[in-house]
Formats: sequence, structure tokens, C-alpha cells
Amino acid sequence: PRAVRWHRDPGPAAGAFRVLIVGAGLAGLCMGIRLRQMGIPFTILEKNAAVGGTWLENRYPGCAVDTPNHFFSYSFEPNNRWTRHFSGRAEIHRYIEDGFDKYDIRRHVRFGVEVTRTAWDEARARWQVTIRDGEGAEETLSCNALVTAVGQLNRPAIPAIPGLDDFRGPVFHTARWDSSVELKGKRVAMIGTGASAMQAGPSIAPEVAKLIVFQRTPHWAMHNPNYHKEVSAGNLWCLEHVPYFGKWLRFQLFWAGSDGFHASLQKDPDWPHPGISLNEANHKMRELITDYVRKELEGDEALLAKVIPDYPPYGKRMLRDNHWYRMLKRPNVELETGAIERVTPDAITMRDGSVHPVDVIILATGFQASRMLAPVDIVGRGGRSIRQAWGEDDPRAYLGITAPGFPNLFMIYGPNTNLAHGGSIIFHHECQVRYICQALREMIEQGYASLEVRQEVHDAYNHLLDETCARMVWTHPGVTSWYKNARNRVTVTSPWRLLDYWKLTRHFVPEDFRAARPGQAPA
Ligand code: N01
Repeated sequence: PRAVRWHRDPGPAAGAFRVLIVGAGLAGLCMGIRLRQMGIPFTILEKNAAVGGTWLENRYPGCAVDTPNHFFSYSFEPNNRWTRHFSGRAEIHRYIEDGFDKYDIRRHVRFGVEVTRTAWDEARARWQVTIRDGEGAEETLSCNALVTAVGQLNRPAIPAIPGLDDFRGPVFHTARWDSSVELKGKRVAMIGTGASAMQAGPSIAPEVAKLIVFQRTPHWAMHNPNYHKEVSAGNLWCLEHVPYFGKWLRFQLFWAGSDGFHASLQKDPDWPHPGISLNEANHKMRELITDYVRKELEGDEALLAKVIPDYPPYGKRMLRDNHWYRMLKRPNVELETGAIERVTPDAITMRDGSVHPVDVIILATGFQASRMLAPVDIVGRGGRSIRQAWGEDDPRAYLGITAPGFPNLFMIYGPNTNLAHGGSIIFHHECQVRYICQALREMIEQGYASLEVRQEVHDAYNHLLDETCARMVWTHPGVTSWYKNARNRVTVTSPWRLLDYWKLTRHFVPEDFRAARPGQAPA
């Protein structure tokens, strides 16, 4: 197929084209940088007063990245000065701020405006985008192409636990951390044991009087010797002075730290222990982690039995041990594995009748990932909304980027693009941005008013995707996670290796799309 390249100025017609990007996080910044390089005018709409997206909003103690930083950064903007292999929130946020400044993107951002509705205007072949500011004033903007860069994990999931609203003390979600609440000397309940709890729990345990961790299902967490290490002086020197050292490090993290694990996530139909593992590599991982946790728990077999999952490793997102198991051994920490019955004004009551009196409740309960792009009302061709196309929680798109019925709409970190075998979501962002840029360039150069993925191309891709997910660990019986919707379909996570997705998105193929010039019907 004819390859379309993005990294060439598409000519003077680009100046009359207009793109709106929703979200000023890592994905929105990447899109902005490339559009600026292509000479395509754009505006980034951001609901917050500052850039950073998830790295602005998540401020819980211990918040850090758990993907190695030398990979969790743009390929074109390596940071040789990361102080840690897994940097804290503040350092990552600074990296994003620096990107907005260095590439002069900040002046393209409209802060404090939320996109509430966007509708495809067939006659004009433009998106009409309604925004609302903090005062409630509405305005409608118009663009040729709309790019969503809002992430998947930005709407906290608040559990429907009876009585939660009646609790007298503070209750807050990890992504809405209330730093005005003094935790020192308090009895704190933390509900949930995912990636957020893994970081927040060990950070607050030393100061609280008591921490009760409510675990509904255990998660796998692997040993990660570099988690707390600073980047050594030798490494810093090599990164600055040795040609290609940074590229080699990045490649090593890409391959050995992510795609190298991919095979261990796939079901082997002949595997003799299908309940607890999937294949030889997966079983080996189970044994390695179990041995490691046993040591961390100082041989406490009763506790070990509570924290080692009965499903195969990688069934839920693999965590990196942040001294979680050592935290569980602290005298002021208790692990509760029973079912929560209700919350009363000053306690959490369990189904077995036991009562935990607490002063503060922290909800480390994750996000509504499958309700992708909610709450924006996106209305496509023929007045059909994206919620009608996807239902409440069944998003689908071609390559996770574009969906039939929604011309000129492109998603970054859309359906089935989350990474679950390691790897950096920024790598995926770059693949998606490159693909979108090629699509925009094709539109501008060919004079197309609209571009819409063909239904059959979209359907064939999703059919293959569903088939592939069915062979992956996340659909193992009994495994629950935010990767799936209420009907057990994997909606957010990608089954491909990074290398595969890079190949899939490397070239925009015009034949996969229906295109229309102004005033013409799509063909
Ligand atoms: O959320 P989660 P998260 N009663 O959905 C439990 C990224 N991230 O915020 O497993 C009791 O993983 C739920 O229990 P169960 C990363 O991609 C990255 O921790 O459903 N418990 C689970 O234990 C990550 O995967 C970083 O049985 C309830 C927990 O709450 C994603 O964000 C850091 C419950 C939710 O875990 C989400 O992680 C943080 C209920 N009613 C996050 N409802 C880094 O890069 C839910 N739970 C480091």
C-alpha cells in the first residue's frame, strides 16, 4: 500500500486546516508537538488549570511511575537526567511542563474548559465542539479534525458500598487525595489493593496509628530491585557521554522489560495446570513471585495464602512490589480479606459481623476505564452518539484510533490500547500520533473534507482482536479486572506486542478509509 509520511510539511493548505485536541497530558503534548512541526493550526482544550493530565491529578503519597522512566518518556525527548529508574510524580510532571515549554505548546492550550458535547456537522464536514468554563459559560468551537487525548484512567470508580455517604470522617479517592486531612495518628481504612494502593499504602503506613487494608482479590506483584534506586553516577555518565547508550537502554527496556514477557500471557491449551498458570514461563513466574513474597513475609504462611492469587500471573495488571509485603508485616497494619457489608458513621462492618472502627476511608478503588470518553456527548454521522455505538461500556475502534460513523475523529489511548505486559504507554501514544498525523496529511494533500474508517476494516480488526484476547490471560475464568467490561469482554487492553502495534500503525493505508471531497459523498 501507498505509505503516507507525516514528517514533511503538508504545504500551505495545512494553514487552513484546524485541529482541536482534548487533554493537555502526555498524549495531548505529543500530538501538539507533531502538529506544530507539520504547520497545522491546533488548540488543546484542558479542563484543569495546568498541564499534566493524570500526573497533575494523582497526588497521593508515593505516587510514581512503575514503568522504567528511560522508556516512560518520548523517544524524541529522552531525559538523561532522570534521578530514579522509577521517578516520582513531581519529576514526571516537570518533564511534561518542560515539554510544553521547549516545544512552545503552552500558548496553544485553553485551560479551564471542559468539552461537554461534540457533534459532526455533515454539511460543513466539521466537528462542532461545545466547551464549558468554570463559570458555566458555554461556547462552540469548530474544527476539521478532533483528537481525544484524555486517557483511560481519569474518572474515579467510587464503590457502591452501603452507608459510605453516612461516614462521619473524611472519605476520598486516591486520585482526589485530600492533603488537608491529617493522617498522622489516625485509624485509616484503605479499600483496594491495585497499583494506587501499592504506592499509597507503604507511604502512609509509618505515620498512621493503624492501617487496615481491605483486599477483595489479591494482585500479583513482582520483585523490582530498581524501584527505590537512584540512577547511579556511572549510568548518568554513560547516558550523557556514551554514544547510543540511552537508545540501547531504551531498546533493552522495550524488549526484555515488555515484549519479552508477552508469550507468558498466552494460554497453552495443553498446559497441565490450567487453573493456576498458563504455560511454562507463566508457571515459572508464579513460583518466582511466590518464593519472593514468602521471603518478604518472613515465612508467614497464613499471610502468604491470603496474598498469593489463585489465578495466573498477569491476570490483573502486574504490580511492582513497593515494600507492600513488608508493610503487611508492620504491627500497625492489618489485612482484611473478608467481604465488606456496609459503612457506618464511624466504622466498616464486615459480612461476618466483625467491625473495624476507623477515622478515615481511602478509596484505592480504581477507575471507570470501560466508560471511555464519558462524559463527553459525542454525536457522529446521522446523529448517532458514541454511547449508542458502544453502549455504556463496550468501546471498539480500528487500531484503537478511529471508529466508523465518526469521521475525522481520532483517539489517542482509545479502546484496546492499554498495555498489560509491561511497556510504556508513551510508546503507544507515539504510534497513534504518527498514524493520526499521516491521516491528517492525507486529508490536507488530497483535499478531503472527511475521512472515515471502512466498517468492514474496523470489524475485521475487532474480530481478530477479540479472538486474540480470548487466548490471553485476562479472559482466564474467574479473573476480574478493569481491563474488561461488565460482559467480560476485554475493552481497554491491547493483546499485541509493542512491536506488532508499531507495525500495525506504522503506515496509514488510505484504502482502509472512505474519503470525501467538499460537497461529495464519501467513497
Ligand atoms: O485501580 P485498580 P488502581 N470493594 O482497578 C478494589 C494505573 N496506575 O487505581 O481486584 C472492595 O487496579 C479492587 O478489587 P478487585 C495502572 O494502569 C499506574 O490501583 O476488583 N474492593 C482492586 O483491588 C493501574 O492498573 C500507576 O477485587 C474494591 C482495587 O480496588 C490502574 O491505574 C499507579 C471495590 C482497584 O484497583 C488502576 O490502578 C497507579 C469494592 N467495591 C495506577 N471496588 C503507576 O504507574 C474496587 N475494589 C505506578
